[in-house]
Amino acid sequence: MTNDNLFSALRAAFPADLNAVAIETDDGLKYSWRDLDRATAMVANLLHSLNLPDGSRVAVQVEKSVEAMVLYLATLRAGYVFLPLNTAYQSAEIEYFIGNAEPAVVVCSGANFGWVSKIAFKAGTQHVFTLNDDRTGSLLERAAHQSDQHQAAIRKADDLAAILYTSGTTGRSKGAMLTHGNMLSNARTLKDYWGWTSTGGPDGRGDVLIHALPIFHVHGLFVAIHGALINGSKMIWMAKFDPKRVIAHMAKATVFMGVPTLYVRMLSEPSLTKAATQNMRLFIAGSAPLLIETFTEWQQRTGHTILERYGMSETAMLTSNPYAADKRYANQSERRGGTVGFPLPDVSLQVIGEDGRKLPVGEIGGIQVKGPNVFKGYWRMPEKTAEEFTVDGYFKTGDVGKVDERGYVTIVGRSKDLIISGGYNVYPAEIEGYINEMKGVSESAVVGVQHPDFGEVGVAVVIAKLGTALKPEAILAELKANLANFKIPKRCFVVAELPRNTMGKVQKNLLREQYKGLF
Ligand code: MLC
Ligand code: AMP
Repeated sequence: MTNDNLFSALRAAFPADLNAVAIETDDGLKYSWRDLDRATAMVANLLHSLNLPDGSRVAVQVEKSVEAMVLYLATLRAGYVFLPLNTAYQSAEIEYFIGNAEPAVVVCSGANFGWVSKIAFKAGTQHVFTLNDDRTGSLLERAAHQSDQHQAAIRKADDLAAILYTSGTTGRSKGAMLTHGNMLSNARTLKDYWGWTSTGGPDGRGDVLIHALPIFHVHGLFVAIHGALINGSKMIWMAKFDPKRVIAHMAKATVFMGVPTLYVRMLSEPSLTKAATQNMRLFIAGSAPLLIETFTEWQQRTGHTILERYGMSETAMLTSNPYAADKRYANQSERRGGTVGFPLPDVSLQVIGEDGRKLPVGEIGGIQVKGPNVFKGYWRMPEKTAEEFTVDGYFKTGDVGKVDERGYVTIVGRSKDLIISGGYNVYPAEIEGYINEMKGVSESAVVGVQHPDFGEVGVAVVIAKLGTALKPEAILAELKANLANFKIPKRCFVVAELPRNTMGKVQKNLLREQYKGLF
């Protein structure tokens, strides 16, 4: 019987020499491929021993560590559904995700066990484990008693492997359901398209990836981890991004992936030079628009051309600039700044006008996509899912763009009201909802404005109820007490009125224009 379990494909790509180093952490720990195999087997056996029903979700909110990655791989191996949660989420946010996903298992840090377990048990979760970033916690204690042999659970390509929550422009967050097949097809395509190699490189074993992104979103969890594992490549593992240390690691690495903010921060380091990057084969950027200034400056400072690609939680990667001139992809040799490159080989992409017409080359419209990487739908939201797909099966991304005569895709904006700050998505509707509930607030609008470090940040504009005095600092402090820190607007203004059109709708474009020079 064939097994389409994503873990099996990743495991099959481990190098023959299981004693070779698979992961080297920033603070000097080394994990061999055998260590990864054994550790994922032990955690998978622990999950099996809990007798969970098929399709059970394993929700995880822990600091980044190799063991957190092991937990992800073990969940796949055991055939359950992984649900990663941003460590910045606070109790109201976690309460929603756990209530909505009804996970059978929740794993959190020891420090958060009190409040997280309370939420989890209330929602019917049976098992709450802890996992800390120093290799302690009940999960590993329990797994230590398990066998280090495990046969990966049989899964079909269409079976669920992960749920990623993505906030909505209206209403609550939606859980994007990704299958084993979605992720494996994307990983295989990218291995080929980005020219991953198992030979040459700093230690003769091929590519080495510097992993410096968080592992609760598509970029760090799927694109980076699957990319390295499906090629049997070593990772240099950084618990937290640090520009100086990333640059120092480049001497023994070949591939780096980051959101634009990471590139901006490295450009501020004098140690970023041609010499420091001479070993590197490929710099990849995505999750947010890469400014052409960053693209050009990087080229001048390092001699390397950043490869920008575009993706989403619902679809993993959709388009990419080319890695190199490749005969199979005629005419696709140049990485063009300001574009996100070509639809990946098995992705079909179309640009649609407001009237639903497919637009010709050069015209701007809504981007729709189809392919084996496109998700199965939103968790327990059939109507929402139906709304976001066309009758012929294209997914409406909510991004606005165009395709030029050579086939390069450019994202020019978004039809969804979304701010992307340092690679994290912030939905104004969610923040406005919180502000509007505050005492003395009549109304509010949150808009994204340009920021030199985060690319874009939120600014809140608030109207007080008649006869009430509101303090911007107090509004921000109250938000901070309830929401993940990256969602907090960087500035707040209390004003007399908001600009409106004839229909009475707030004109956010005018607010964005008014506050564009703030940072
Ligand atoms: C931190 N802060 C942010 C922020 N990150 N504010 C806005 N946007 C962000 N992204 C807050 C902090 O809480 C702090 O607030 C203040 O801003 C300064 O923080 P910092 O110390 O400068 O931040 P740092 O911890 O260094 O984190 C910055 C960062 C991080 C860029 C390293 O945000 C990051 O890792 N971003 C990557 C996100 C990512 O992986 N996205 C991929 C999504 S997948 P205070 O008040 O506490 O001082 C996806 C699909 C695809 O989109 O295509 O890939
Ligand atoms: P998420 O919901 O976190 O997966 O974010 C996906 C969104 O990030 C996409 O819909 C785009 O709006 C944006 N995005 C990802 N990559 C790029 C890119 N290279 N350029 C511009 N926007 C991007």
